[in-house]
Amino acid sequence: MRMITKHSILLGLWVSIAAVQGKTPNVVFILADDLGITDIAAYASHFTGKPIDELYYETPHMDRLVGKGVAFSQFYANQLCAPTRAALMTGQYAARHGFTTATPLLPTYYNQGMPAPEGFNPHDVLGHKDNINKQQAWTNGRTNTALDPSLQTLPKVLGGHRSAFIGKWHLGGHGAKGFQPLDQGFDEAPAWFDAGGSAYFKWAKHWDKKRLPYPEMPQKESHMGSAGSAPHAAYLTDDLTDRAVRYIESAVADRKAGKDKRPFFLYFNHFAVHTPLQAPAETVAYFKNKPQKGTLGHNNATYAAMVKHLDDSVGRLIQALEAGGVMEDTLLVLTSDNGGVEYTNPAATDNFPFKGGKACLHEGGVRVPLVCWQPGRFGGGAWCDTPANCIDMLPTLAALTGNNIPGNVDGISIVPLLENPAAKMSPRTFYWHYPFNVIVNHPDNGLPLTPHSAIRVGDHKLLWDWHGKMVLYDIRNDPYEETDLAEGMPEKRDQLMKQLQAWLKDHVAPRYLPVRNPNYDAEKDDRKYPLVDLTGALK
Ligand SMILES: [Ca+2]
Ligand SMILES: [Ca+2]
Repeated sequence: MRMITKHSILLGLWVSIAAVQGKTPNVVFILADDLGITDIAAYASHFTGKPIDELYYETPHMDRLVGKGVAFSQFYANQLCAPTRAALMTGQYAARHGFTTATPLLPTYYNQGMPAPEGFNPHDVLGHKDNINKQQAWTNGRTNTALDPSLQTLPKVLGGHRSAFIGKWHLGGHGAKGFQPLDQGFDEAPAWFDAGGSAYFKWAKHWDKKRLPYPEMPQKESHMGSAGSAPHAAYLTDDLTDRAVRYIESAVADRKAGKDKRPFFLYFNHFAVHTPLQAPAETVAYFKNKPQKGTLGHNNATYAAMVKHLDDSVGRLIQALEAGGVMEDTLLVLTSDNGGVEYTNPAATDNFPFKGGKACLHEGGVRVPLVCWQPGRFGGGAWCDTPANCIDMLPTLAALTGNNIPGNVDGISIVPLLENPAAKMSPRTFYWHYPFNVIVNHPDNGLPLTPHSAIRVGDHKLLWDWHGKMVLYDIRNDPYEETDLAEGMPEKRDQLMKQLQAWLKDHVAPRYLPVRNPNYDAEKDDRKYPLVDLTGALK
């Protein structure tokens, strides 16, 4: 396969490749933030059998997408924002690059003007710790905060596309110079912010702030983001949608006018529906009075309103593509970066019937929606039940656009599944790694999460709680993780554990692993199971 470059398009090579593979599509990739798998009504209905009109959330546009496209029932992200974003951008496991968690703005070697110790990344945080007032047998590993700009990233791999980034970045060390969307290969970034969350009202001043967050930071001004040109819509989700629609319109107009003949790639990363829970009052009022409130544990009117504005956004993008006459030439992708948030009080949402939510490695934390649609090419409202992973998106988009898949990716192209959702594929192996004690409670024992790693091989998934426990589930037959097979299938359990530890040893630098706490006092621990160091193969 030939690499498409800007040069080769000018030379007309695009035509010969297009003849083989069909016209190279535009790509509109919508990444929702914290959208749980059953937050889309069509997904909730698929898993629970409840009719859509009995559900609380209203997602008619996303439901239409599910009805027209290919919807994946076993698509995996990571447990939190930044790790999934790093994996999407590179096609590689995020832990390989030190993206083991998502942090707020915290001191790093770089932003404190300190030299990084030998073997460390300047953008590793000095320490990240939840405020947990409990005994912890393991202390936290480290995390990186800025994605290495020398890596092959989505916009670089789709080099023949004009590209734009809009929305939440969270991969740039919170404003580090040289690590922002334009530094990673995007041609334009009409509005972006390098943080985990944003206010939904009156955000612009904050996004445009140039004052350095730490005076020792070795750059002149902060590169946290840009809210784009005024005026702004009142609500962030609507404003980013306005900008995304304008980008599509201008790319279509440029192509028609012969000004820029390249297909376009819009990577639109919403802040919705991440906390803070904020939405326009009239939308919230509508949901407060909706009789379906409480169905599937969904009862937060503000959250329902946030989901509604996200859904409107999807509808407006489809409308813009249709109005521009390019829907048939465009692959539309919708996914989320982690499961829905259950840990706020009151809870934002519920990932029922899946166990756990954001921050958990259980299915509710990492299984997310993925819908892909290109009318006339991929779609038909089929469900694909083959497991896939966010590391697959870069190789998939590369293959679809006639570009080379970089040799070091961990994912594979799932184009065969888009072409035939019932296609048989060889069983896959997936890994997760989360070396932190977390304030979010474990869905089974109700105690703050300990460091966890996990592996899925074929149908079986092993979750390793570093405190000393392994649980094993048959995800195909037990997707809601109700029956632990660890005792009944010790050989399978040990085989997966060995494979997981071998992967950690080969791919994750030691500083991104948890460390035994020398001061751990079991007498003061609420855990009903003892500390057992299972790191055997890692030593
Ligand atoms: Ca997220
Ligand atoms: Ca739940």
